Amino acid sequence: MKTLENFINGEFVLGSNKQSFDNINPINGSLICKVSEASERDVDLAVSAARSALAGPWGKMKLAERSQMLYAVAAEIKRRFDEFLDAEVADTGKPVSLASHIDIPRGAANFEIFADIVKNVPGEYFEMPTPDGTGAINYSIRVPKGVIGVICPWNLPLLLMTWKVGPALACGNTVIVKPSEETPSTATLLGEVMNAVGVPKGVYNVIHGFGPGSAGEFLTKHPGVDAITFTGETGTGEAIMANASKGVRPVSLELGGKNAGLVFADCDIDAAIDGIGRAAFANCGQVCLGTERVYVERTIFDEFVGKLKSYAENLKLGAPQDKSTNLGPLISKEHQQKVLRYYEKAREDGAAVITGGGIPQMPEELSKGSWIQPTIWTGLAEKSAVMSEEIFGPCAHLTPFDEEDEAIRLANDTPYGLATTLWTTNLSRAHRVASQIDVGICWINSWFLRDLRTAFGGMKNSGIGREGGVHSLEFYTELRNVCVKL
Ligand code: NAD
Ligand code: 6OD
Repeated sequence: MKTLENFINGEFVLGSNKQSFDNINPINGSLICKVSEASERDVDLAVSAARSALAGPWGKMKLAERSQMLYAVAAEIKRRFDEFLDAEVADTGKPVSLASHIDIPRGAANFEIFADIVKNVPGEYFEMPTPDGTGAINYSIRVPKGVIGVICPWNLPLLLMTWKVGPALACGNTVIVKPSEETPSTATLLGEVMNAVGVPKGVYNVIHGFGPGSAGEFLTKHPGVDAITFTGETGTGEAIMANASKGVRPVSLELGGKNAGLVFADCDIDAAIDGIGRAAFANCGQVCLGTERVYVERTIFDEFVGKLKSYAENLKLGAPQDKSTNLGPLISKEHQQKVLRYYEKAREDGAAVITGGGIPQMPEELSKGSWIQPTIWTGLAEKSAVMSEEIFGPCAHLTPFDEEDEAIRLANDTPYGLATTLWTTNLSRAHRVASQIDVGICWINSWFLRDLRTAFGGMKNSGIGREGGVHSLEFYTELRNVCVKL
């Protein structure tokens, strides 16, 4: 049985305490491989390697050369596309049709876009008078923050990891990645890519393990880590932020959501069904930007419920390689149990189950996987746990509304503030509503349409900071002002 190793200072190494954990395939519960867990000492070695690389050839490399190297990383990901695809699909169980379309292409694009952005961002320049009349000028330079800890979730493993590693490296930092224990493979494979294209040793490191008492905590507590960028649950973000406060280290936190979709009667209903269907069910509902609360104008409510029911019932669960499959399993048995508890809670709280609500019958060879039915409810009170807590499963509750202001109030009635998707053909309404929803990202007549130059992040409990485009540069560099007396 293969053991996935840590990647430290350009080499694949077993954890020094010789402990390992299982990497399980969620489609059938089979063991994919063992994963070597990094000890505190290994994390220490990774931090030292990352720090030395800053002082070595990476730190001295010219921007143009660094940018070219990131293009080479992207090219190598594309050349080894099928290996990345197989690894991602095995770890997550997601359909090949999805991963080949989104996860792996974005893994490459995340390097290309930031390789370009760092070369095209201007600095500041100010002239100032001085009492002696000679004057002074001020200009800014961007310097890397240093060693960046990158902690990632399991839902879009390569996409979300490279979303942080791309800009961090483009800005001249070095990184230590802690992938999710559920999805360790593509981050490890990226180590081979880094070596193949000649990224200096120690620039990109991967340590495997869990959160508390393991690699995640060791990394975020390590005083040699200069900044931490994290994507995951809000509670984990709080723990990481507490660790980062020691040494006053900056954090970028992309956290959970309980996103609302708003559907107005003047929408293109078929487009809205397709958009809300994807927002609720894509990636088996395991997308932070997904929609678990949908507010639909009352005059089209019954029609909408009927059409979304058909959408959900036409989804095809199955083996990822099957071309007709468009819904995979949940990430793990543990997560399946969590989602099922919400399905039970919905029933207890009096929901009408429009479709789904349980575990689907799967063929024998998939019966040990963590499958779940796409589920739609109506009739729950706004304060129900199902309506207020992030479930992270393929489910949505539909609520009718009568007035625009009511829809806005309902959408904002949550401690989260990540994303919303709203559907209307009334241009004035679209802009008016978008400006009043308390979120970092508002899609109009679309969902998860990404321009990587734009700001990405959440309000309220959904996070701190923005990444994307120049906003990533704000986090991954320090802006230094140079004041020159003339
Ligand atoms: P999680 O918070 O459980 O784990 C994320 C990572 O943090 C894992 O690598 C885990 O090992 C590590 N970790 C856990 N506890 C830690 C600790 N105390 N110290 C350091 N590291 C620790 O999240 P998950 O279950 O992997 O992912 C799902 C969650 O991520 C959902 O809440 C989802 O909304 C959120 N998410 C948010 C975004 C976004 O952009 N806002 C994107 C994707 C996922
Ligand atoms: O597209 C992105 O850059 C991004 N960070 C997506 C997050 C998806 C959450 O599951």
